[in-house]
Amino acid sequence: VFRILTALLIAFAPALTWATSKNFDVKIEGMTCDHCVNTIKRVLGKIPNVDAKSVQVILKENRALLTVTEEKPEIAATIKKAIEDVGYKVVSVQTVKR
Ligand SMILES: [Cu+2]
Repeated sequence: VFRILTALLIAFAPALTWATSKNFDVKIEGMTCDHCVNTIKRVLGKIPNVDAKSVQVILKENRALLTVTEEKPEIAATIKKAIEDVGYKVVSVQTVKR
């Protein structure tokens, strides 16, 4: 029975990861150049459960896109705080469909 359960877990692990990971779209005010982009990219990549490789900061759209591997209720607040701590304003943090 345990062998079957283990096999099932292995089979469904990618699906579970997929189900718990979420994409976020963050609207940011105050970015003016590539330096701002890099700063925000760096702080977002350091947040636990944020996939650093997924972080994209788009200067001309005033937004950042990122994937959270395991969603916790406070993640949106953590994202907002990380950006505001380095001097930018967060207008909204929304989850988006992949
Ligand atoms: Cu700048």
